[in-house]
Amino acid sequence: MTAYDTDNIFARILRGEIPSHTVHEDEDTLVIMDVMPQADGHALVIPKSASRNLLDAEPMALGAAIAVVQRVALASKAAFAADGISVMQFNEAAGGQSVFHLHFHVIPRHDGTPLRA
Ligand code: DGP
Repeated sequence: MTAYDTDNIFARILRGEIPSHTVHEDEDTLVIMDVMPQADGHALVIPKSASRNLLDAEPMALGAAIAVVQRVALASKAAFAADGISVMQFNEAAGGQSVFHLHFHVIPRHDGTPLRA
């Protein structure tokens, strides 16, 4: 497993070094809007603890994060009148990950509407 890079973009957002559109924050988690949304309402749930991805995360941190994922999914389904919600999470470059701090995509979906590229 590659070491955690403390200068990744989400670590910098968590430290307040880079601005973000924050929609929720608690002791364990930050939720921000994605700068390259694949659909309106595309949010990112970011655990504050330092893990590169799912593969090195502590189970306790995962439990806290997934509870927030559920809250964001319910809130965004209502706010965006979504027909469904996609939750996505990528691990390592080969798995589609580009920012190497654990995060979950929460994306409102509408019938017949594909994700933006
Ligand atoms: P991935 O690592 O493939 O799960 O995708 C990372 C996501 O993070 C991607 O959808 C774009 C988003 N992103 C990258 N840089 C920033 C940033 O500076 N601010 C915000 N809000 N989102 C970012």
